Amino acid sequence: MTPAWVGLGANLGNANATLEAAMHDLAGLPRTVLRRRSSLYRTAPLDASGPDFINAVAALDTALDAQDLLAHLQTIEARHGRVRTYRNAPRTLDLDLLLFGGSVIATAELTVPHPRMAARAFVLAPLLEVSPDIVIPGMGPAASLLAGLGAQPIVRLGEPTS
Ligand code: A4P
Ligand code: MG
Repeated sequence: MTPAWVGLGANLGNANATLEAAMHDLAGLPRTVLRRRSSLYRTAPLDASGPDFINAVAALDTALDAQDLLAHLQTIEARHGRVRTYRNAPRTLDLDLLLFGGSVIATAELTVPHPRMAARAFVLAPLLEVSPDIVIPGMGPAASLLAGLGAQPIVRLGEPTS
């Protein structure tokens, strides 16, 4: 089993309900266990338009390889009505593969660690909630990265409900 971390985001429709449903979908993936999940966070759009986002992070253990896991994430996005229009468009559900063990992956379909995660409080704060000591390959400890960021409005919305 490989530990893998998935970032969840939504800013269209009932984003809280979508993220709760997506957590259940992740827990139901084949050959995969949902080990920990963060709280939901309300976050201001970064490099994007539209309403505030709801963001969260899930920590998985999986026997899938990274490419298969990405394919499953895209199936879950599609199930929740994700329509790809333009980059960073508002979306009903975005699932990003943040980290896959200590792997560094650079293929046409998949870049891991997720290249923008180190600059995003809406990723780092929920990631630290599930994995306080995590070090991002090639980027450093998530806690140091978060401490070095400028102000990015994010609000933790309380304890997970499941
Ligand atoms: N892809 C490559 N690497 C990965 C990876 N590690 N995880 C490829 C997931 N996908 C990866 O993704 C486009 C292609 O990236 C996929 O086909 C896959 O092969 P996409 O989800 O269709 O496109 P996108 O979401 O518009 O782009 P991207 O790059 O995922 O956008 P970001 O960087 O995720 O930014 N502000 C707040 N507050 N909260 C947010 O959640 N999200 C974004 C989206 C911008 N601003 C935000 C938030
Ligand atoms: Mg994405």
